[in-house]
This record gives sequence, C-alpha cells and structure tokens, in this order.
Amino acid sequence: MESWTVPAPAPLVRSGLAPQVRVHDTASGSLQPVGPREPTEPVRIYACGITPYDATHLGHAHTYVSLDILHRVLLDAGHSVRLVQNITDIDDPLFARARLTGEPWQHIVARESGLFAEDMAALRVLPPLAYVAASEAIEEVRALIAMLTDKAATYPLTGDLYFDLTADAALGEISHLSTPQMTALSAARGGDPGRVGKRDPRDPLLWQQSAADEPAWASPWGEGRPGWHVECAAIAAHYCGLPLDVQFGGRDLIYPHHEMSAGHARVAHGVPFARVFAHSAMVWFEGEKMSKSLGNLVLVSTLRATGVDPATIRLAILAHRWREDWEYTPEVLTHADRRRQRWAIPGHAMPATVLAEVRTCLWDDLDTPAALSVLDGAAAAGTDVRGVAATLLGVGL
Ligand code: 5CA
Ligand code: ZN
Repeated sequence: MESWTVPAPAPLVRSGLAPQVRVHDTASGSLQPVGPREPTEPVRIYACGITPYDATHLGHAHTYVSLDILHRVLLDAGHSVRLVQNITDIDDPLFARARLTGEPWQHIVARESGLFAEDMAALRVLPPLAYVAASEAIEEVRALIAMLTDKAATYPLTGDLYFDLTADAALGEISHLSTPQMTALSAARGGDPGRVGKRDPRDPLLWQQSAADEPAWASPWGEGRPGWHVECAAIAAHYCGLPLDVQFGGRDLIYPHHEMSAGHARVAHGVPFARVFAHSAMVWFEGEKMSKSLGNLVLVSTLRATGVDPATIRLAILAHRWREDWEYTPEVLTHADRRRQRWAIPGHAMPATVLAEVRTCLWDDLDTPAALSVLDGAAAAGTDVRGVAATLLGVGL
C-alpha cells in the first residue's frame, strides 16, 4: 500500500560518543541494546500498523511518534533502518463497522488509511520502507500456515484452522502471564476461548471461513481469510527477515497478539521472532484508555482542523515518556504550544556538549522528557534548537 512522505532528517554533527541505544524489552523486563545483528545489516523493525476503521487518535499518535523517535535515534546513530509496517485491512472490527454503517469495508479502509497517512505526514513520522496490507500478503500467510501444518502445529475445526499452542514450547516468553490471565485476555482481545472443540481455549485462528459479506481467498484449508496474528508474523518474516531486531507496538498488543505472532514464527521458522519487544504506553482520555471501541477519542485530524500546529501535537506527546501512560487534557497542548513558540526563536549555534546531552537522554530508553528539558535550557540560553528538534525529535519549527 502507498505510504506517505516526510523530509529525510538532516544529519547532525557527531559528538564523538559511541552510540548506545537501549530500550526496554518486555520479554526480559530490562533495558536492551538496539542495533543490527551485524554492522553491515540494517536494524530490522516491524511495527504493527492500524486497523483502519476509524481515524487516528492521540493514542495511535503516541505509539507511532514513539516508534519514530526510535527510528530517528537509530538513523542519527549511523544505522540504516528497515522499518516494515502492516495495515490490518482484514479483521472482525472492520467488517463489523461496515455492517453497522452500511459502507463497503473497502471504502472505509481507503478513507481511514488515507487520513492516517495524512496525519503521519503532518506529524513528521518517517514512513516505513514496506507498508503492507493484510490483503496484499495472502500468499505469505498461506506459506506460513503451510509451514505450521507441516510441523503438525495446526488443527481444523468445522471449516476453520487453529494454531495448536502445545507446539510452542516458549509460550509466555513475552507476556509472562498465567494461563487464566491469557484466557481472559483472549476473550477481551479478539479471541474465542469459549468455542467448543478447541484443544486449548487460547489457541488462535490461523485461517477462518469468511462470512458472505467478507472477502475470501482460496487455500488448502478451504475458502477464507487469515487470522490476525498470522498476518503480522507472515509480513514481518517476509518483508523484514527474522529475527527482527525490534517488534514494536502498543502495550495492549503484548497478549495475545505479539505472543501469538512470535509463537507462529518460532514454530514455523525455528528462530526467535524478535530480539527486543518494545511496547509503548496507553494514552487515556476522560478516565479510560482512548480507544476506537469505547469511542472516547481525540483525533489528530480534528486537532489539526482546529488550527493546532502538528509540531505542538508532537511536543505534547514527547513531553511524556514513551512507556508511561498519560491522560490527555487541553492543558497538555497549551503547554506544548508555549514550548514550540520558545523553541522557534533563532539563536546561536548549539554547543557540542548540549547535543551530546540530548543524545544521551534519547539513548536511555528514549527519554524524551529529559531531552526536552535539555533543549528548554539551551533555548533559554539563546541557543538555536531548531535543527536538533527537527532531526532527532521530528519537531519542525
Ligand atoms: N492492526 C492492529 C495491529 S496489527 C492494531 O492494533 N491496530 S489499532 O489501530 O488498534 O492500533 C494501532 C496501534 O496503536 C497499536 O500499536 C496499538 O497498540 C496502538 N494504540 C491503540 N490505542 C492506543 C492508545 N490509547 N494509546 C497508545 N497506543 C494505542
Ligand atoms: Zn500486528
């Protein structure tokens, strides 16, 4: 699918420090270095993309801006980055929305992914190298399911095909949840633990029969469509190559989504899915997690339409640590807008020591609030912070 364009970050002078980018890894529960497997290789990042049935809200923006900081920091550290992102254009919530509104699902996808691309471009989120919709990856999905079937890791159930979790000895390696916790989360996040005939209530669908108004593709397991987790596992393996250096997404994807995608890849390819599992925090609004299903949304497009500068939105997000939940209030934007105005004032060249300090903050688990306060101090001292803000933070002033 077509993505969007954003000006390439202008290189900054080297500060003589050896880059050491570290981010928190959910699987190990510790800070881990992020870099390529070999010095000549790119850093392979797979980021879970949107399900395009509603417009980009500040929660999405927080997740993709956090990803973008990692992307920019790695580029600044001298690495090349192979970022791959999907679009879940085949999934239950999308078809449910189409049924509710009477609008064909393809129209919803086209409109909402168009809006997402506009929002990402406005927010200066660097585009992925490969941007792949589930509907564009059916071949790769079928190939992955065939590998799992060869390994006796699948079973049919009245026309659908399931992943047999007993094939995955490493289940729980990412989320570290108990079986009852996993079962409860499967029910809440798109799974079907109550279905009669499953070997384990947590087993996820790999391939399912399509309803009459849903798209369907031929397969050895019958006409149907892919499950959700196998979509990401197949796209990541094909377009990025395994093991990934980073699997990126919001915290609500840890279980079942990332645990299951990783399980598919582990069993099919015999390699770990990713070296680092990076999970961003949730943005809240009016006391609840901002979500399409709850409808408590602050849309990026609405803020932009009311005249909020995208740099202000970006600064509002960056004022929070990427792994700490925060609640949106209008004051967050007011505060960010004041900062934007202070930073926009031209000044003298930035001393190398200040740039080194900003980099050190970002290498430490993307500590953007610390980087912002270093730049606040520099701006107050008459330094021109615009170049560094644009390159490292993606804030265009
Ligand atoms: N298409 C799947 C991933 S394959 C999906 O989760 N789509 S989504 O549109 O629901 O979410 C896209 C990304 O935004 C995910 O990484 C998700 O974790 C993140 N996200 C959703 N809501 C929030 C929120 N309130 N705060 C922070 N991130 C969020
Ligand atoms: Zn995904």
